[in-house]
Amino acid sequence: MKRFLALLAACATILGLTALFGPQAVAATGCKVDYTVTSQWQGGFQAGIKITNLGEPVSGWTLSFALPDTGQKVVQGWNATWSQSGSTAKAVGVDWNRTLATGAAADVGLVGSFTGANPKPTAFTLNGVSCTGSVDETSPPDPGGNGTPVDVNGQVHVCGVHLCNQYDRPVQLRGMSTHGIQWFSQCYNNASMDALANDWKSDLLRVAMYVQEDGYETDPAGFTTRVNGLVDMAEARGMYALIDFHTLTPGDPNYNLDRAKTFFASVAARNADKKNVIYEIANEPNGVSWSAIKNYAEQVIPVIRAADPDAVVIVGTRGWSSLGVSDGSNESEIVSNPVNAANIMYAFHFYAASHKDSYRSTVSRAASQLPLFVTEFGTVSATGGGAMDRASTTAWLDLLDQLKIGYANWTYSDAPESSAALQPGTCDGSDYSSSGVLTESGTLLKNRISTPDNFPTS
Ligand code: IDC
Repeated sequence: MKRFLALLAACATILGLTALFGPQAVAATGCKVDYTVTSQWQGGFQAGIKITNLGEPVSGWTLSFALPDTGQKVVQGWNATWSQSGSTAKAVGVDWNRTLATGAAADVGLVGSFTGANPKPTAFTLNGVSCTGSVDETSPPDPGGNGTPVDVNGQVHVCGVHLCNQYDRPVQLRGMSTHGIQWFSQCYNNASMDALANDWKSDLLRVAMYVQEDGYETDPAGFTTRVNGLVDMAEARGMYALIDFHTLTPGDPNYNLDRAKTFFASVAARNADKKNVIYEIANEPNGVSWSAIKNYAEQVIPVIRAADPDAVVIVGTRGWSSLGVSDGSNESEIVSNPVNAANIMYAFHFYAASHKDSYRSTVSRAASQLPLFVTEFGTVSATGGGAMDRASTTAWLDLLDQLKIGYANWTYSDAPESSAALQPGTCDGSDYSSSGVLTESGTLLKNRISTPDNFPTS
């Protein structure tokens, strides 16, 4: 359908028939819409819509379109305020996407229901200007070719507010986090890592090494060896490894300052020559001020730099790495008092069923001032359980894609909780590839992560 419209517009132009299309022909230069049904099931579907503004910059927009079958209904949507009147659906831009420069795009989406047929919508308009005639379905070739993420991007570094690759171009790394390696080591083996790299096309593995809860503090040498083993497994498959010093309880990272110095001195020295290692020095500080976290970071970062000078370091933030939002604060405390070190990023975590618009607004605002990395997020509630929130997860991932913010999903494991990507018992077997081993959350994440990266190569 999209190709047909593009062809139609091209023919009209060639034949000089543009005038016959009346206002629509003028409008074709005003906006472009890519509409994709991402999944469909009995009576329902999910669709993503990419709106590109080809006209003058706008500071607010309404996308309108017709649902051709009377049984088609918008059930819920994200990244816009959605409504439906008769057969006309409307999406109005929200805080973080209402301003669209010429050439800029916003990603929105909806879950719909249908009773009869489910034909694709028609008559897209943006602020009343028709978007027909300039829809192009062809996606650009993947310049990354067959190279692995680490082959293509090499040693990454922070440039401005982005993570950049060896060509100094912004990249978004998308991948999965382990569960606590003290509990789920059986899930991280050659078969599961092959599936993650080859089927999921994951760019990264976050290695969650708890410090308490039977973790590092019980066997520093043993856990250091295990982390290094996982770094090697990721490296062998061309994935980045995010070494997560998973502090959680107690929430003040300074409680573990000496352990952090010992651990990072060791892993940084051992992995200094590798290109695939990123260090995350404190998972989720909580019940502690930003100045205390900053003080911790400024003591641990020099230890890492002394051994591995060029690696990116990610610093956890106040309120369970919420940029302070969960403590009633926000990113301004970091912007006005940043960690005194170069080549660093700040962690942001969310759980989609618990953290919604107000957190998304903060991230969209903070992303223009701070280099952010979503080192952990869940599709469910902050407990790691409860129902998956598809709409909120999709809104989050669309936003992160738009801002080129990297992420790791909690968890690539078969834990008996809805945040886990693998069905309970999966890690007792050797099949990590068939669709039957995935949970609802795993299915969604695999769909998102396995799309082409299109990493820039020059
Ligand atoms: C949860 C695990 C759960 C475990 C619990 C205790 O999912 O199985 O019993 O930790 O440690 C976080 C933390 C992460 C939590 C996760 C879900 O970083 O350790 O994992 N979560 O509660 N922050 C927000 C949510």
